[in-house]
Amino acid sequence: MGDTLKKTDILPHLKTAWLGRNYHYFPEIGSTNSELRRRYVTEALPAGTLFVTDFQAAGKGRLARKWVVPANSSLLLSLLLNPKWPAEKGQWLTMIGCLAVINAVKSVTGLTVKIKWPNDLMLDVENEWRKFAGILVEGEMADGMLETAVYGMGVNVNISKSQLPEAKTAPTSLMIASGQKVDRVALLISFLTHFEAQYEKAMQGESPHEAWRQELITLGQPVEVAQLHNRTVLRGTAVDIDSYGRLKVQDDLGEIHLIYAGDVSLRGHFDN
Ligand code: BT5
Repeated sequence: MGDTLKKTDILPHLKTAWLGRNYHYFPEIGSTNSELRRRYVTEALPAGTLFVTDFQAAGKGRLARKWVVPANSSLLLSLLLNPKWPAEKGQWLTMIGCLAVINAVKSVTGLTVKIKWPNDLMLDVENEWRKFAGILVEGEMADGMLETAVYGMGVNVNISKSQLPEAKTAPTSLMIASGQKVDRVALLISFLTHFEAQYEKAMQGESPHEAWRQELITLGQPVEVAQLHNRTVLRGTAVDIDSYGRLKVQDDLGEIHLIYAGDVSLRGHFDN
């Protein structure tokens, strides 16, 4: 389709009813998440508003980490959503995004994507799972409900090996995994189509967790969980998730611990 993400190049191809229809392209920005969060406070932005950029000077990961990619190489975007779900369902947005990426990457490149709990999207390159995309959901709560949420995502698309950023989990890109340049516009259009469909199912009450669980590479693996709230490290095996996406870790004594995505970093087999 092409390689420019400007509004006039995207809107004619968009297949969604509402997601991404209020489309804002920035050649350069600090962080699409921060900017969208700043602006929805003062402007009447509709649900489905999309901020997308070709370069972030201050891209954010979780837990104050950084997200770094070369200019014009990738998909860096944020979506405004008003799910009004109970707070526990926050991880559903990450699940929906993961499933949409899996479907979009499959249809555009044929590649198989897997998920590293809780928010990393992985490709098998030279027999090693490597991270090519990450999700950061930020939200505003009101009375225990997720009133407004910003779904942020970075997908490494056309980054060569020499341009990959420093990262603890080995990074990669769709171009490296597929051996050819990947059409960012086709990927964005397909992602939005799948996200909207999955989101609408979730709004009807259909949980995405079963489909998400199927794609996790974390289950059955030894894990070390650095729990930030009490500064302890839990060692054990990741055995399952629950419907809210919390990880069930069995320790050496056989006890099951429920781990929330928000305050952990996962180590061990998959360094994070
Ligand atoms: C994430 O955090 O994976 C969420 C990344 C979300 C980025 C998007 S871009 C659009 C929107 N606007 C923003 O400002 N953010 C969102 P986390 O799981 O904390 O992973 C961050 C870690 O990944 C870093 O500490 C690095 O080790 C590594 N990393 C940084 N850039 C990377 C890249 N391009 N590819 C792979 N790994 C990377």
